[in-house]
Amino acid sequence: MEYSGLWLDHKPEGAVLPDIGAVYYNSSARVVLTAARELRDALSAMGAAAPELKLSAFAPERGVYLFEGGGGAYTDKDAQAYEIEERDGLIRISSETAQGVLWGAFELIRMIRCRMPIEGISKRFAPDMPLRMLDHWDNTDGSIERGYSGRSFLFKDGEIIINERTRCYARLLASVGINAIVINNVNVDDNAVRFITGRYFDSLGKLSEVFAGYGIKLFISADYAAPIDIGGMDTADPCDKRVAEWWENTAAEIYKALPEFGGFLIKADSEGRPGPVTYGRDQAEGANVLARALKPYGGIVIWRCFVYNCHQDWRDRKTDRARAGYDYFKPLDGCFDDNVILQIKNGPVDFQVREPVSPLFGAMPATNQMLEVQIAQEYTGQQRDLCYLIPWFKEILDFKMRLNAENDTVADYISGRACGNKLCGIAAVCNTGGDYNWTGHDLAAANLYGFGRLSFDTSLSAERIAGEWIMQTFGGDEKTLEVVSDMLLSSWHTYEKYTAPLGVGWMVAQSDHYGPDVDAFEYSRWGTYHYSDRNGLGVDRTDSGTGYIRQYSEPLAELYGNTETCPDELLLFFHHVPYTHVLKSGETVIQHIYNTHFEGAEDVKRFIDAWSSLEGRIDRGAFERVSERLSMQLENAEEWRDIINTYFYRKSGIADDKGRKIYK
Ligand code: GCW
Repeated sequence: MEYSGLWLDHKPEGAVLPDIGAVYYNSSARVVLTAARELRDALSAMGAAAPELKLSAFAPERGVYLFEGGGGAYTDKDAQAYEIEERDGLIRISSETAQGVLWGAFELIRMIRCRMPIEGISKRFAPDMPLRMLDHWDNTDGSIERGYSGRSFLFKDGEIIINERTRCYARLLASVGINAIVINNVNVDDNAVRFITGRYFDSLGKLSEVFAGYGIKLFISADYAAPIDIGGMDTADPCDKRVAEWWENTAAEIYKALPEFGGFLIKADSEGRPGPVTYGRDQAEGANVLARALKPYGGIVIWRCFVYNCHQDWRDRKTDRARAGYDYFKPLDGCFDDNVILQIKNGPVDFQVREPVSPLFGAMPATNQMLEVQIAQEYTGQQRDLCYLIPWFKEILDFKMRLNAENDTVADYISGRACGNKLCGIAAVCNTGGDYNWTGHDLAAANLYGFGRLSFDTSLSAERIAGEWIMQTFGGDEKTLEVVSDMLLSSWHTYEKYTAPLGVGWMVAQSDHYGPDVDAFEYSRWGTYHYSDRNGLGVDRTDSGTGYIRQYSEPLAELYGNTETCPDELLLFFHHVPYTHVLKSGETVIQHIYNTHFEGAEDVKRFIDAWSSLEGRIDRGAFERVSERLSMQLENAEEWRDIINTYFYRKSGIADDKGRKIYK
């Protein structure tokens, strides 16, 4: 096989199989058939006799019965809910929608694989948010922006690839409840600009069919300047009637060819991308012209809030990139059409190892919002270093914005519970590529799995998700479960320890954002500084600095604005403090930097020991691949430790109070 089936590689390994003679289904909707086949294939792969598949309008006495109620829009999260009930040997999986039935079938498979009791079960599973999406940054030449697991399996040489691997991918996504995919990079390449022309309709149609068979909607990233680039016009001004008409005609063409098309993801006015600002228009005017064109067909525009000045002067201490999203978008609350969703990165700057939660969540109650996280580990180890991101995503989702008494977490805002928005959800910049194991590091597949599971049910714990993934990936061995679970759950903190103390961020190489390079961004145009000098470090974002804290409501502004109350892990994000500043932990800042950098490298040594103890318990290939990644991680952690410690020792002149080796 050229690729692994990951957690769907069902094996006969001792799971107790329910006695299922046949899988019955009441509807011949494509996705219901998919569900029936998935169940049959999983059961037979796990060692049961392959059940027969039978269409039946009535519930049988025994077996599995898949029941689709009929109706329900894919953007309606209630219609996506499903129920699983077992009574006297009959397992009934029902939902209003075919997708719901499919997720129910995958739930049953998961329950069997994870050895959960099925007898007597009666449970409703409802997604917390309607849209659970993966954003690919794949380019049509087969490269992937910030891709760490090989070439694209979606594109090659300007063409769309459709093969068995595509179907396997759709299965993997559907098995964890993902229901939307953006196939190409937000930095739209020259070929991808033409996705909205007849040149690609045929292959896009075929691709969208594969995903639709698994209940997944296909979206593309579109180019804001398309009216110029492919329409031959002299402007893309959203308020120009001709431009609006051009988009309307284009949408009509797209939907004629691709009736199930989801819509556009747009990166506008950011990092050199075209956008409405060129024409003196705001972000809402920019988004609405597209939204109106897609509206008659039920299409959606997902508009990114990652808009900032990437030509900043490092000498200017007042401009603050962290402020940009809120400053651009907050005043436009209520101006976006109802089929626009603003997609907001979890932090105000850019997927750093640690950032506060973006103050935009909940700040625009009259506007649809979704959260964007990055499981491609651009700043979190690039799928060479282990970093299980789910504990962090949990913190983000559970974070209270302090805007309301109730329904005030980020999860509440992006699920529609807080503002009654119907269109909302979560997206992850994706970590998959053409490598055999899809994610470069075998253990990074836990982030793909976990992202899907968590976005369906935000109340699941990071431990539970890790456990499920381990059991389905490596089988039910207790020791494996314990060891891998410990490694996963501590890995984000470990990565933070050796790379990004106290929320400082950006001490990475400019070229690839991986290894340590403390001053790489310091005198650059990117607006990402740490301002280390001989006395201290950190960015003053309080009233005496950039004033960013005021984008939070009270009491958060107050909490972050005061060094006494600001959480240690974000101290340097919000404050410039002396190296001798004493943290709540009792350590000084400089001692914390030394300690965490030594500890980080020690943690990785422990990962190596722990993993080695699993030799013989884990499939040889996976065992070796992970061992190799862990040695690379150790090298990286030691490099970080030595460079960061030396850098801050040289700056501060303060010795490590434990007398460890710091290079001079
Ligand atoms: O973090 C930055 C990445 C860019 C990316 C950009 C974005 C797709 O370094 O590679 O471009 O974010 O999110 O648009």
